[in-house]
This record gives sequence, structure tokens and C-alpha cells, in this order.
Amino acid sequence: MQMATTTETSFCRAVTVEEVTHYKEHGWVQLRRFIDPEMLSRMLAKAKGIMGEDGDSNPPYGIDQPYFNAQAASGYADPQIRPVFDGIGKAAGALMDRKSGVGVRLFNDFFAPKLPAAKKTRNMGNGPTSFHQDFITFAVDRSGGMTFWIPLEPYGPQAGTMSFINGSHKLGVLGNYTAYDGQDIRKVWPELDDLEMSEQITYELGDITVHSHMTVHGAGANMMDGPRWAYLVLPQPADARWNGAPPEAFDPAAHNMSPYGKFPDDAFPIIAG
Ligand SMILES: O=C(O)CCC(=O)C(=O)O
Repeated sequence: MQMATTTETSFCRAVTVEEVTHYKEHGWVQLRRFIDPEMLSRMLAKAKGIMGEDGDSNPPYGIDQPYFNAQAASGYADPQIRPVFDGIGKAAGALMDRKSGVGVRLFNDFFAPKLPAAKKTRNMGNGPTSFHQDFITFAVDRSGGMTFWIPLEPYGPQAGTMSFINGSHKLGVLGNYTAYDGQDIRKVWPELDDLEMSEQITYELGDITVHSHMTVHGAGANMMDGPRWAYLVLPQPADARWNGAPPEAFDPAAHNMSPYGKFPDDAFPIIAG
């Protein structure tokens, strides 16, 4: 059954003016009861189908890091999941709030189960998520991108949920997390100590957070017995272009892309006009 505020077609509710204001001020926002539970069960079934009940039965995806075990979801190509991109596209457009009304492009979507810290796991991904900023990792030429962080079950801090450094999106580009020589970002950028850290978020079923790719964020280790299932959807402004740097999130050669050229619409679809 769908929630009263959710539209039939997108399985998402609209964002409110207060939520847009919170996002702009803090660099992130919690959207309570944003996604219909029916859509979450479809996403979880798909994730388990690809990665197994333990979230760890997939082949390694090529980037070994402790934050989570990741696997491409390709949700847009799945008729069961695709309707959600309409709601996510509209919400992303409202949060971006570009005066020119530029649209929203789907840049990436993947499952990111954080594996249990106490277990020996096959893949990496059973540690805490150290604090970092995403922007530079994505090799795009402008800011505006964001991550819809969608827990597929209700989770609190014990599961290794997200925290955000409020207002850190206003500090500019803070470098790649691999370039801190093992130090915490707060040692490299003591400016972050002047800002407040959000509480570690508790998510009821249907709640999500959205963070700007300029916002510093992290997460604790997963202290549960099983995986912390999350689905990450990354919209970008439709006019963002590849900046020519080596990207982690896409293969420019596979899409015949050139520096400062457009992202091809077939592989990176426009999800809001
Ligand atoms: O899921 C996590 O623990 C971290 C997510 C994250 O780092 C991100 O969205 O950039």
C-alpha cells in the first residue's frame, strides 16, 4: 500500500520549502517518509538478488575500501525500480534550485551494504566510513551534485548510519580522501572543528538523507550481525560535464567522452527537465 503523500507514479513525496532551506543551510537534509515502503522492498529484493542475503556474495567491484561493499544497481533499466527516478529527479531539482531551471541527470546508482564489523567478510566494506567530501572523486566540472542515501530498512547508529558536518559545503573543495596521507580530514582542515557535527542519523522506514557532494560526511561501523543495506542514487545538474580527470564513477572511454564534453543521455539519463 502506498503512503497518502506519495504519488502513484514515482513512489516519492515532494520535498517541502523547509527541507530545501535546511539543505541549503546545512548541506544535507533528512527527508522523513520520502519513499514508499513498497519501493524499498523492491530495491532490497534486487540488492539481495545481486549480492546475496549477506550483502557479500558478489565478486569484488574493483575499489577496495572499508566504507561499504558496492555493486552497480542499474535501477533505471529495471521497470520495477525506474518509477522512483521521477520522484528523485523532482526532489533533486528542488534541492539544486538552479535559477536557470537546468534539469537533473542520473549520474550513478549503486547498492552499498556496510558489512558487519565483527565478522570476517569476503569483500572489503566492514569498517567505519571516514569523514570525507565527495566532489573531487566524481571528476565533474561544477558543483550541484548530491547523493540520495536510501536505507532499505530502518537503521540507527548501531548499523553505521550517516553523520554530516553542518555547513561544510560552504568551505570549498577540500581534496580527495586518498590525499590526506591517512590523516582524518579534520586534521587536514581544522576549519571543520568550527562547525557542528550532526547527530548520527536514525532512519525509520522510508526516511532518507540527501547530502551535497560538497558536504563532509562519515558513518560509524556496522555493529549488527547482518549487512546495513543502503542504495545510493547520485543526481548531477544536467549541464555538468566531465572535467577530464580520471573518474572513479564512470569510464569515459566506454562512452566515447571527451574532456568538457557532455555526458551522453543514453548512459546518464535526464530524470527531471
Ligand atoms: O554509506 C556509507 O557509509 C558512506 C556513504 C558515502 O560516503 C557517500 O555517500 O559518499
